[in-house]
Amino acid sequence: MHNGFQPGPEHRFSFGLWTVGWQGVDPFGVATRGPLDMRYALERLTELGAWGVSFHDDDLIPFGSTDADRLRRVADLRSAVDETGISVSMVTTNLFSHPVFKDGALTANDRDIRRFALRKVLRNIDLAAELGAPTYVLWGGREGAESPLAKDVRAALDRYAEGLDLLCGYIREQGYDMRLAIEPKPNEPRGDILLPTIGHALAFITRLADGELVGVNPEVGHEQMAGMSVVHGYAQALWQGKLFHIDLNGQQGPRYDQDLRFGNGDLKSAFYLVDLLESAGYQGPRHFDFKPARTEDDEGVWAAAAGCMRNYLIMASRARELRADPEVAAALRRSRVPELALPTLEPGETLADLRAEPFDPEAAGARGMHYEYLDQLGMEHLLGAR
Ligand code: GLT
Ligand code: MN
Ligand code: MN
Repeated sequence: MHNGFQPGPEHRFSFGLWTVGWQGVDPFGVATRGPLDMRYALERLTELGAWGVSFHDDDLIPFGSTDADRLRRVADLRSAVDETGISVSMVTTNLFSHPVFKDGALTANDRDIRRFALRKVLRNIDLAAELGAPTYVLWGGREGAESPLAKDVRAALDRYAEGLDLLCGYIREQGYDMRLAIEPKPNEPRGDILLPTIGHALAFITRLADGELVGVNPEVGHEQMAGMSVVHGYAQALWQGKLFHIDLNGQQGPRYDQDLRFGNGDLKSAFYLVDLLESAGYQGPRHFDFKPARTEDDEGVWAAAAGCMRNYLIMASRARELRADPEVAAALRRSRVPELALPTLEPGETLADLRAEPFDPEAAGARGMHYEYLDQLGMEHLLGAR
């Protein structure tokens, strides 16, 4: 293997504890691997060059643990974090596994369940703040419905917004240095999940009382499940200053949530996503949310984690070469790509000037864009042929 693609803390790669810890339980089969010890996971991740780790409350403290047990497990995590030097890059809440959340959490029809869900999040936000996590993710996997009569969507969005407003208020009041990130997903486990895409989430945020504190945590595979362009979605989130955190993984078109190793699945989309993140100055962690295939043993789990980081670094290096290639620069100019950065109206120009301008639509319509040539150049960089 080429040694130039060695991950290190400077790359800010992080992993969910639930990713490498996935035991392979799926709707058709039981676990194929045993439970993963938290300290061992942190040690292996640091050894491999990861910089950060993220977790759900229940990944660390099983649902229903006693206070004493909770304290002991938090102390264990703190010592493992200190010993490995790994950062806690993000924390989130499990609002989907326990039967109490079968109809949702912040948007459950049952008010007592919504109140319980809020308590669960608040308690874990305190822990996240204690551990210095700058981002708190909300993935609403159970917020949704299978039948239209079962959910008043407008009321559900009111309750969703109310929940987020309360959480933002709490973060402000406590003076925590933390922001919230909504993770969209179109379906699975619910038939239809609320805030199904990046666009829905961005629009929802504009209706919040304190939208400044809320951004998105898009997952590659979730956008592809919805048939969306990952690159366009992430680019719009960046454009709106809302790309607070990311979940990198792989997916092969609209089907069940595959959570493949980053680089597996739609490689071209992964490549241009890396190109975007690297060129647009994305500052957050490069966070992986994938599932090592259930065919794998412990060795395979770490090979998959290492592969995620290595694929990212390979793609970043190919993207740099692509951007530095004078032939690519010339092809971009020939396709008039830089021209899109020019405002459509000159400074000082009026709409009357614009309307008076002569134009030959036939001639303009006959101009070729040369995108086929440009795309092929990109392809050749991606394939390592240049
Ligand atoms: C769950 C889901 C992920 C979310 C996690 C955050 S949990 O595994 O499939 O996409 O990012 O709650
Ligand atoms: Mn997923
Ligand atoms: Mn995710």
